[in-house]
Amino acid sequence: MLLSCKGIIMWKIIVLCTILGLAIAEKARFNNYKVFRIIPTTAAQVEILRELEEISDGFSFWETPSFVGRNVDLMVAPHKLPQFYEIMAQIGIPHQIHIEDVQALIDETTPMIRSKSFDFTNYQPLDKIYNYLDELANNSDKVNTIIGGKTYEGRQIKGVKLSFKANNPGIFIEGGIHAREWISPATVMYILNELLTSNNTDVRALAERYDWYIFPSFNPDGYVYTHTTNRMWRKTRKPYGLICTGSDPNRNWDYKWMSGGASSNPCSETYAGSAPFSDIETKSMSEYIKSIADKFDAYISFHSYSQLLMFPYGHTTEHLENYDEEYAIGSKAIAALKQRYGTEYVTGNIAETIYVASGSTCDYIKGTYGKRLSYTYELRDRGRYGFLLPPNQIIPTGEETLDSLVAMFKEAEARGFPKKN
Ligand code: 0X9
Ligand code: ZN
Repeated sequence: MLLSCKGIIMWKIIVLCTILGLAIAEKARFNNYKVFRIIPTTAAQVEILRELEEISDGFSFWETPSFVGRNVDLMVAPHKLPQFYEIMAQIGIPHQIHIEDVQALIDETTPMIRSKSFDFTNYQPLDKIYNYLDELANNSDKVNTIIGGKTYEGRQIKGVKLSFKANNPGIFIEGGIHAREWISPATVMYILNELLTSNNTDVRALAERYDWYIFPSFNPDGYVYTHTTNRMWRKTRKPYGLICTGSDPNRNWDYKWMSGGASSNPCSETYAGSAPFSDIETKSMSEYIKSIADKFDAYISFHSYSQLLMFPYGHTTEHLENYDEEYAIGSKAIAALKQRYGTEYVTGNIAETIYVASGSTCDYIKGTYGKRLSYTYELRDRGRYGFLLPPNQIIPTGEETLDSLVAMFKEAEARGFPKKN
């Protein structure tokens, strides 16, 4: 009897170890992967870096090649290091190691022990974010949850409407369209929480003058996948063919789709999908946005990283008719952002500030609905940590970003916003 009991316990331990082992083995590891910061000095060097983008094995761009002088951040797998050094030596591009060991940084920035309730000291998994949205809605008559869309894996794209009075103009906030940019949903949640609870006069005024449509995660499948399986995942999780998964949901919107800075290769990080709105996330959210299109006047999306505040368009460097206005408002916003912790941003048109890219939400909203204000933030940092921003930067990032929003809408209002100009 005793023996068989022991036997059962042993058996249970073996099963548990196997399950644990499998679970651990399933998670992608990035031991000795390095991130290099490369500054191309000639157009030919930019071109060679672009060629590297086509090789998905072992090279992954964190910051894609754009123009001469703009940094490119490239993650290189250990087995590709000799080839990488050879290419760098051959073409003589200035480069330096930016992150020594990606896995070490992942371990450092991913909490092993999580607090039971929602807080801003750690990055939160999707279920905690969604539960917190429900909790806010249950506890306040100013908050209502919204199911804006759905995902390939059957999840909801959940958000809230925050409204202190009827007939306010609206502001739409989008977070987490790129799965690995964890600071984005965290910042959006911070902003939501402050809009609801802050006692600061400026924040209260901003909160109560608008209706807020706030979606912390536009790509829930991808976000969950970064927690369970691959911290560096960017795209959606819909299979495109046998080998490659996911489109870039910020290249899949039906405005100037595939007209630059997007890929037709399903394995690429910037794969635009098989057609505009080929992913259910973008399709369903576009339908939701259409249904409230007359209820909001500004659209703001949050990404990381680079510390930029950009406005359309991404498919062309041509200036919009309200370029000067968006530039002036952006300048006020980044000046206010800098005040608290000295964090420096750059503002400007997407195609000129970062790179040409098409099929993004920011362009779609401007191009389809002609909304007066459409901005995209690339949050902290400038690359010391990149996507692996330590969780103790969530609150400072949230604070400074909210400062910038206060200044953004003060300046916009001084210019007659939300009236159409
Ligand atoms: O490439 C993107 O989608 C964004 N950068 S990121 O590093 N977060 O992936 C920039 C989006 C800029 N907006 C448009 N291209 N319209
Ligand atoms: Zn992004």
